[in-house]
Amino acid sequence: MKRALITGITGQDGSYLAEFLLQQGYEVTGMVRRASTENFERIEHLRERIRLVQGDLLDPFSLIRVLEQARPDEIYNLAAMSFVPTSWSQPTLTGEFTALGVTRLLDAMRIVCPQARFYQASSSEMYGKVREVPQSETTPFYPRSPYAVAKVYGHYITVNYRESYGLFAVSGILFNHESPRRGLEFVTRKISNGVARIRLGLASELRLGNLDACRDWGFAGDYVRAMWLMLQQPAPDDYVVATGESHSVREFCEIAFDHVGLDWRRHVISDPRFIRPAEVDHLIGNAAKARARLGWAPSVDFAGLVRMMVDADLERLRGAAGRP
Ligand code: NAP
Ligand code: F7E
Repeated sequence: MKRALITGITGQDGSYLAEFLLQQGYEVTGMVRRASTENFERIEHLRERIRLVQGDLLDPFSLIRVLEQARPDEIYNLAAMSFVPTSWSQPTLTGEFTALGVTRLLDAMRIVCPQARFYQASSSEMYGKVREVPQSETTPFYPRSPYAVAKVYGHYITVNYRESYGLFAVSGILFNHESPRRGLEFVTRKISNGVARIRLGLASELRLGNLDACRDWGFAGDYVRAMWLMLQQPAPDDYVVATGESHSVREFCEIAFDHVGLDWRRHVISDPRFIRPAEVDHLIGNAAKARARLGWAPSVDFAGLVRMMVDADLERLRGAAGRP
């Protein structure tokens, strides 16, 4: 039985990846931060089938202990401060988690289990003010937030440790991927939750920032499969994972409101509080390499993703209110 360690298992991707690896027959260990109250909603249904160990990307000794306990064949480093706006208000902490945390984990791996395979969760945000359309593995980076700058560091330290020490370390450059488990502050979930609340009479308006921003949005369940595929290859390499389609925040709103019979223009209010100091205007990925070498393809299209998220929020809120 293969053993996997997931950092960030309590997050959106961590929960889908844990499910996927259990289906593949893995023994799954998740690293979690100590908190005064548990934060395990996304993995509650898996609790009996996974092992949780405490550790923190800020603490090198804890990482060594986690690896000694998990003895992993594969390490998926998904933990990070992942919300872009917070990276302007906590830039140093973002760098500690999202950039230096990668080095701490790679060094711990070198000490405890250098034969393991390592996945780094890199991001399309690294392309920022894009130098090429669509973006591929060879497109230069131009990060536009402290988060994206930290991810560029995480990407290159992964490449560097592969080249310096011969580690099997890969960087997956994933474009935005969403699901009903997405955090409520990210725009897609903010919209699906807002639409459901308005539909059920719990709210009347939805305040958003830049409606013109365009993203290449896919379904998180598809993207964790790509992570795993990268670690099954004969040699380590870096891959872009994306749908190859780009849509605006406005289009997301249109489909989401339309799905429940509402007109988005009556409810969406543009609020300057949600405008960023520096924006990433337009992202669209070229996942040709992942398609060709990994045999990966997305299974959920844009409209299907929007509807899935709105339906899930409607169901959740109806359940919470005890309504049919
Ligand atoms: P998420 O839902 O925000 O989850 C982040 C996870 O990181 C949580 O489990 C969090 O734990 C953990 N974490 C944060 N700081 C930590 C620390 N110091 N020590 C240990 N754990 C820590 O993020 P996600 O959407 O699943 O994304 C997973 C990864 O992929 C992240 O690295 C993100 O930056 C990257 N990424 C995401 C996307 C996307 O569209 N979703 C695209 C490209 C890359 P708590 O529960 O304790 O807070
Ligand atoms: O914003 C615009 C906002 O916060 C998307 C993270 O997972 O994906 C995510 O980063 C766009 C931006 O995601 C609101 O200005 C408009 O242009 O959902 P988001 P993100 O910044 O793209 C990448 C790949 C990651 O790696 C990150 O970890 O939507 N937008 N109005 C808004 N965004 C938010 N959050 N809230 C609004 O009201």
